[in-house]
Amino acid sequence: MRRDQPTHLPQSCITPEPVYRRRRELLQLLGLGAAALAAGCGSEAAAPQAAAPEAKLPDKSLAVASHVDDANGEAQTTYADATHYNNFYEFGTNKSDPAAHSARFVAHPWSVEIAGLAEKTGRFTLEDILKGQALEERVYRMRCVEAWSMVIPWAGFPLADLLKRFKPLASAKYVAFTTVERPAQMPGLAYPILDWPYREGLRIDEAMHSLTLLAVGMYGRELPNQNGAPLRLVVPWKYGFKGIKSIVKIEFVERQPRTTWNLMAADEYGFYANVNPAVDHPRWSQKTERRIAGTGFNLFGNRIETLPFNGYAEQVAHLYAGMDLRKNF
Ligand SMILES: Nc1nc2c(c(=O)[nH]1)N[C@H]1C(S)=C(S)[C@@H](COP(=O)(O)O)O[C@H]1N2
Ligand SMILES: [Mo]
Repeated sequence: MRRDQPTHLPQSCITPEPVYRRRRELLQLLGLGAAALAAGCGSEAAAPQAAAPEAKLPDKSLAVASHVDDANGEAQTTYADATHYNNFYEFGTNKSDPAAHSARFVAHPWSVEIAGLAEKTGRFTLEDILKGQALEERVYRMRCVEAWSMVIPWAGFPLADLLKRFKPLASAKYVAFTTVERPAQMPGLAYPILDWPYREGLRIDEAMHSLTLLAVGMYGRELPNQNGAPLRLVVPWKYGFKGIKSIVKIEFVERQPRTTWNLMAADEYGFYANVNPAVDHPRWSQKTERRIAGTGFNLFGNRIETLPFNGYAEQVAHLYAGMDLRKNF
């Protein structure tokens, strides 16, 4: 059986320029020069030729109360690809790193701090957060800024359900999220590639939109570490980097929060990051994407057209009425 090959470009050629530059500086610092870099590029390019990873499902299955396909019945990404082709820089910058280097990460017990402009704040265990909350399965198209995409069945619940419990004040205009920072369990944190901890944010109406999920599982099972265990954000009309993983803090704030990728390169990664085929990334087109799903032979390598708001325009375009989406990209 032919397995869909997720990579179409050597990764070092699609790595965000500032990250690539820092990685180069770091290699030089370590006394590994251009040769190591070229080797890195070559091995990354060759990676897809490796055998398909084991598609071993985690033991813990989740009970979902309802199932909604919000991906128009499109072929789902295999569990193997969804769990072995990841971005989670805390475990390394290569797509295979999160699966390879996240086994030591301990996702239980877990707690989340709720802070900022709300009537109720404090630290809550994962059990507190999930208490009385029915889990839904929602199949979403996911589009990475690097122009690949997947179709993933998430298990989670609307973020709005959680946020409302804390009674945000009228002054809360944005929600800021932070990922856990555990150097002993996350080897990627040893490298100053990003400004750790990873942070993301949404405008409060985006956070409250019914498509916005807090996911605790995928494919009917608990989230594997590499996909953001035990709790991650899923915002299907935005580029993947908005989907912050392993969340430990949610804060209601008045001003647009500083976010990791936007801090790294504001001209490449906007705060809104709505999927938009009409606004190219400065270094590549966003008009098409490589869909990592489906097994049929495809001359065009599963390259499909990217849709405005990743196909969710009907549900979310109104949130941006009157905004210049070229400026607020
Ligand atoms: N904490 C953290 N969250 C993160 C990232 C990261 O590096 N660190 N990468 C983001 C990017 S760029 C993408 S595309 C998605 C990938 O999610 P997946 O591996 O579950 O498909 O996670 C996002 N969340
Ligand atoms: Mo991404």
